[in-house]
Amino acid sequence: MQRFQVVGANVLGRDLAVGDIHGHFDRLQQSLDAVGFDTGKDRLFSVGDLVDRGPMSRAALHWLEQPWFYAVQGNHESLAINLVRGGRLDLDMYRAAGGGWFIDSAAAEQLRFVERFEQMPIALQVESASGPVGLLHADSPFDDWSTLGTWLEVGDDPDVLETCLWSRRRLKQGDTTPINGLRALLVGHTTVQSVRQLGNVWHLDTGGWTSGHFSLMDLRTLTLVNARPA
Ligand SMILES: [Mn+2]
Repeated sequence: MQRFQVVGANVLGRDLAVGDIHGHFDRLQQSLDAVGFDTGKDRLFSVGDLVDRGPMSRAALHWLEQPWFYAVQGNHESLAINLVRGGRLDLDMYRAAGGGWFIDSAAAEQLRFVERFEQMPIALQVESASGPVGLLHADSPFDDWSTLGTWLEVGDDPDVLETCLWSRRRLKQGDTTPINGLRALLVGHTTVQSVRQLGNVWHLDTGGWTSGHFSLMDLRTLTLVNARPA
C-alpha cells in the first residue's frame, strides 16, 4: 500500500474534485453529466468516504476500477478495514454511521472491499499547471505537506493518521494556517453549506450525499464548475 501518491498533471482535460460521496453514486453521476464530464479526458478526485449512509455503497468498487477516478481513504473506508483486520472499532457507532450493509455482508464480500480500500492512499498530490494540489479526507496533521509525505512513507504514529481521517479541528477553530508546499489542500469529512476556504485548505463536502449538493472543483483554477442549486 502506497499511503502517499503523486499523480501527474492532466494535459488532456479537466481535473475535478468532489467531497464525500457516501453511497450516492447516482447523484454524483448526475452532477458529472451536468458539467459534461468526459471520461475520455477528464479525471475525478474524491476526498474519500465513498461508502455508508447512502443506497449504493457497493458501487464503490466499480468506481474505483475506473482509470479516471482517484480517491483517498476516508474514515468510513478505514472503519471497514478495521472491522475485517481487527483494528479499533466501535461497532454500534459504525452501524449508526451507515455501516450496517458492510457489517452484515458475507466475509468474502467484506474482504473484496477491504483489499481494495487498503490500496487507497491516505494523501494524494495532483500536479497542475498552477501548482500541486493535495487531497486528504479530513485534515493535515502538519503545516508542511512534505512532512506529511515523509511521515506517510515511514511513520507509524496512529494520532497522525487519526487527524488525516477524522479531525474537524481546523473548521471548528476557523484556523487559516496555510499548508506549505501546496497551492491548495482539498478535504471533506465535515459537511458545510457551501465550499469553505481556510488559508489554502478548501472544505468541499457540501452534502451531496444528504440534503445538499455535490460541489465539483476544478483543481487547476480552484473554482467550482457547477452552480449551487437554488
Ligand atoms: Mn468522513
